[in-house]
Amino acid sequence: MPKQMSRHSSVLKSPRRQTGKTGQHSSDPSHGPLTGEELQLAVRNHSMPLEALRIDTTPPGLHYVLTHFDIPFIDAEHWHLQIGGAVQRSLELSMRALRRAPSITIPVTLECAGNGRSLLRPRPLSQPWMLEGVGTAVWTGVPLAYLLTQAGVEDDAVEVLFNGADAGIQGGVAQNFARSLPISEALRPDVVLAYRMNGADLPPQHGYPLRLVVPGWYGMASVKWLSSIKVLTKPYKGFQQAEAYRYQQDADDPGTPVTWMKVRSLMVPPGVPDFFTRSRVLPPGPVMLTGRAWSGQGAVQRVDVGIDGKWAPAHLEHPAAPFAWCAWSMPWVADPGEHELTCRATDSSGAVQPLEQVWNYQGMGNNVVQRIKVSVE
Ligand SMILES: Nc1nc2c(c(=O)[nH]1)N[C@H]1C(S)=C(S)[C@@H](COP(=O)(O)O)O[C@H]1N2
Ligand SMILES: [Mo]
Repeated sequence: MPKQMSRHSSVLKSPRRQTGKTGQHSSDPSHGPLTGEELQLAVRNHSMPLEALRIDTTPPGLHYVLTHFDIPFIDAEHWHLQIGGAVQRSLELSMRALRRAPSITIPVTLECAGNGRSLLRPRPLSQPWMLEGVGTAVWTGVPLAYLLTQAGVEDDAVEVLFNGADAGIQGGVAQNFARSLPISEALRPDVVLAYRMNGADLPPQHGYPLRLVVPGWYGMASVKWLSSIKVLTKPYKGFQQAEAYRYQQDADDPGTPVTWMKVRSLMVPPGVPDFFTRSRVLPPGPVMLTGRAWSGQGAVQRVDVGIDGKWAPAHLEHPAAPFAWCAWSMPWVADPGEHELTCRATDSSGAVQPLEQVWNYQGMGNNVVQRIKVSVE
């Protein structure tokens, strides 16, 4: 294993760029084929098959999963959520107490910050997402703001820390998965401590018995298997905050934190796939191209569909809720030959998906446009 990998292979980071005198990248796995370590992560952390873009609410078995360490199996009967730190009254709540508290139900599109990572060249070594690290579920639970208000947040609070029950080692650091949110985000009315997904108890892989869901933010903010919540008077400096989930140019760049989901659209690949290559084949004639688009902070304003580089606006539907994706469609009359289909979303902030990759060291937030090659025959 190259030196850089031994420090970073378990980190969401790639080895440094290495270019030999010959201009080849022989010793650098980020220029080579997929590694065994990436394959191992890929089979644990599955993505959402793109044909599931057809449905509003992704069933749990099709929703993407990302778990850094092992899935903890928690006995909900004896489990308690602790809320402490800079609060007037510490709380300890059973599942029974949480289910009795006021609840909200909210559809949320969740996307992994690493979605699109393996399309980058060179390829940052980590969970090797292509395009499908996304899903939309309907979450039910207690608004976090309600419980924080019950506990009474002190005036000097700046962040709220969420500790997961799952533990492991990343970047050489032993840790429980933990992330913080600025206090202003934590007090949003739509941030929820969820115990139900699509109307049923959370499945083990999605955080049973209780998880955080932060609508609009990339998935890492939505801590699963919550064990405790701590109100902080200083910013959290733990691994998943200060080292991982940063937009960095290289290993020494402190970078900027990954927060809101960028604007993105995806298309259901039309026609039928070749089993092994997944390349698409469809008959000539009219076909309805469909897909979904979302953006964390803004609303999706338009989706343009490109056929062989010629762009036209798609029809856009209203999302089911402010933080759920919206459906788009565009009729196409496929004529025989080879074609390239693309889609590109723009949100209300004016942000638009890039046509070419914007590389960063950890492979975060790659919202480059999807390109699908189809053979019409
Ligand atoms: N406790 C804990 N929470 C976690 C994670 C984790 O590994 N452990 N992964 C995070 C990441 S990176 C993502 S993208 C989302 C994925 O949520 P899902 O598996 O329910 O789709 O969970 C987040 N919450
Ligand atoms: Mo993620």
